[in-house]
Amino acid sequence: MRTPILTTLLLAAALGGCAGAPAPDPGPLTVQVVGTLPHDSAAFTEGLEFSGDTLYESTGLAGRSTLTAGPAGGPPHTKATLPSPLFGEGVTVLGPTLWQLTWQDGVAIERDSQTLAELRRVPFQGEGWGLCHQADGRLVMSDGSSRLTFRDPKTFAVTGSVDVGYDQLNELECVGGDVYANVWHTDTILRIDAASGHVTATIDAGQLRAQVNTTDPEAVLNGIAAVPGTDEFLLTGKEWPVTFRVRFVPKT
Ligand code: DDQ
Ligand code: CA
Repeated sequence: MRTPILTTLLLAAALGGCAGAPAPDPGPLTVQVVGTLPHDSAAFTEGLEFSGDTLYESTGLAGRSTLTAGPAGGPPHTKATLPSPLFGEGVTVLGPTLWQLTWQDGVAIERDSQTLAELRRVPFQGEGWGLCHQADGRLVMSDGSSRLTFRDPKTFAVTGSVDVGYDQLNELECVGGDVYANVWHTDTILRIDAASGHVTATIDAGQLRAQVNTTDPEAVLNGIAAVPGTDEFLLTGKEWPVTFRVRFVPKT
């Protein structure tokens, strides 16, 4: 006679083999800290991304928004300031040029990646939160809703969107077909399959905030940058004095 457990296992195996079935949930993940780096505690981090070994960081707040480029953990070698009241948001680097979002100002700023000089501004509808791009250049953007919007990297025009089922998706990081997203005001990072919008893992980064020891309700986790050539990520937060180098591992 078949036990209920065996039946469940057989059913799971059968479903797992179905074409188009969502990838099996690996269970909750957490962060394993492999190192720490200094972070500018005045930086209200809204975007974080490597291009080669240069770390780009976009920061927010009207009158204080910047874009910096330089070695991770070191002082930046290049810096641009946004004229008030522009509020900087997500950033993604496409070789010689980059896109920097603004929050509620309705413009995306295209810049030279080397000098950070502004090249043009493109208007868009709604809010700007997180930004990253996939291997083919396609931009992925969050706007505070539960949708990820795809955009053309040359024109910034919308080319599609997926619903993720979780609201308040903030800073993003594209890795292959996955998009990692901070959920605003939480210690949760979601791993999302960009093609379907399915959440394939939930990562609890709560142990980092505990080490940062801030009481400011806006000093939240926000900043995910995949470290090129590794399975590691830099994670930081708004006005955090530290950036963590982590690996995502199963929660035990
Ligand atoms: N966003 O990260 C959710 C996209 C924007 C957050 C804006 C938070 C403003 C807080 C203002 C605090 C003033 C000290
Ligand atoms: Ca990022």
